[in-house]
Amino acid sequence: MLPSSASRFAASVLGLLLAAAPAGSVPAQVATLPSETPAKVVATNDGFDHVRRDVMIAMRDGVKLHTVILVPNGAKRAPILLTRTPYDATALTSHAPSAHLGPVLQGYDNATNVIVDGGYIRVVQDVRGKYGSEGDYVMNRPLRGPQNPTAVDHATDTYDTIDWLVKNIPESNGKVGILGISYDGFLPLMALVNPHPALKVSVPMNPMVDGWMGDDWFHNGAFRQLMMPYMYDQEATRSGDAQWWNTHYDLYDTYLQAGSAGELGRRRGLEQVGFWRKVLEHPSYDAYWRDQAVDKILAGQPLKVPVLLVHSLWDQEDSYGAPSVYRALEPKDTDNDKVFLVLGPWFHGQSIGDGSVLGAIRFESNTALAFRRDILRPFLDHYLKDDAPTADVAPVTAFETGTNTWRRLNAWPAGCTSGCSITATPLYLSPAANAGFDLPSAGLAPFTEYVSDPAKPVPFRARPTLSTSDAGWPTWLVDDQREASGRTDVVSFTTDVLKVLVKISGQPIANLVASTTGTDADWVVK
Ligand code: PG9
Repeated sequence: MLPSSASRFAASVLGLLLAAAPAGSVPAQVATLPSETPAKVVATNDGFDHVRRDVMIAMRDGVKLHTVILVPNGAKRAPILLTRTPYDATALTSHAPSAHLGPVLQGYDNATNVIVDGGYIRVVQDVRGKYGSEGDYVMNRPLRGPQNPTAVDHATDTYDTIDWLVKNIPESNGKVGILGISYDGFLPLMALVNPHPALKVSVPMNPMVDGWMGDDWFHNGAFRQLMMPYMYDQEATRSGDAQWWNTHYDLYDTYLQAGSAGELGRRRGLEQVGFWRKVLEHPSYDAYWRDQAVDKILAGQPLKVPVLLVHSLWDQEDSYGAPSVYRALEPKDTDNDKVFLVLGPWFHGQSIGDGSVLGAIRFESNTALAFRRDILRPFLDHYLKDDAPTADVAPVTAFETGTNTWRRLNAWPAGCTSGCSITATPLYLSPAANAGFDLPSAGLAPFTEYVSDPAKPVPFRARPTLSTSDAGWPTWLVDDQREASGRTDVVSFTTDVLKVLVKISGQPIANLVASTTGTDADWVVK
């Protein structure tokens, strides 16, 4: 209710409005109800333990990359830990609406006991062409060269980014480490090509290295259909707005009904996406793939920056990457002090999670936490902090399942630790469906044969085949294989009962000679 004087004033104003308008056309009062949302809200960041800066960093070609910088309050001469990603820097640094850096980073950076406790400045950047960054996106953008005629690639973008960071973050000590998992693990490898002098260490974890040989797209030539949704999600739009859709609960039916990956891609409009067109053009290991093989590229580069390669022994996505880069770099590491390898009993990316369990297997300890506490943290501190604390990290640290022991080794593979040769031990698969360490006796049937019906292909795991975002996806390499081994189109070879302890370590290699009465086939050895 208005007070009386105000009501008289209001009445007179209203009268004035009424009087001014010609009779019979009195304008209706336009009712308003002002928005309660301010034109631009300003966060006070009350109680925050860090400062967040969102910046656009210009690359040498003028393209600006969106970069999130998180600086702990009070940081002085703090080292910088950089991750470059195609997976949305804002989302990866906003896991919780918290004033505290730990929860903010928690989902992606479960290694908060490294980053937060270590007082690091955390920097996460959208790669060229994705999310908040400008520019054109190319899957695993090749280095400048036969597959990339432009003047920019991830090596130059990383160089330009680091150059800007060390000049524009006054709280830093000018030392930068780069780390990441998977695609984000491929990028710390790109940083090793013509590295910026401020780059003091690189930690590629489960890195994508060769997409045809064994990382993601193919595994030794066998195309992985379940990667098709990723290609669509990753490239259909800059910010992943267009998402692949499912027509069946059991994805086995989706691919079987389409008849081929190519047909499914056609039906789903995947041919609008440049990378898919390249996959269709390059089904074999041709120059397109060879020119991008990061292990081969790094074998030809000088080793300037210490590298800690982190491998998951049961990596269901990038099982080729880390060991292949280790093989490429190790010969250059003449003092055995620049190339380090960790092999944990993990699935893809589990090193930043809980490493106590893998499928049905328990390890009596959190192997991932042990890695972060005893290896990753001291390793990063040694190379990035001013006082460079010592880091007692062995050239190779490998978790030995069974004994559940971390082994400190000088090299990998190390088939045994003392008094025996580090050569591969043949395990013979004899046509009588037996396996054994003795050369099969002559006279046995020269081969094993079976009928495989393309209309009923062997699933790579027990059905229903669910998507890679399903909770069960990460551990399919340790699925129970007894169901599959009973199929008539699966050949199983079994040893006699083992009467002595047998340790299998290193990289199993299957020498398979096969033929088919059909036109083609994928053979998968487990
Ligand atoms: N290497 C993972 C991936 C890449 C491409 C397709 C599917 C998975 C990753 O970057 O997480």
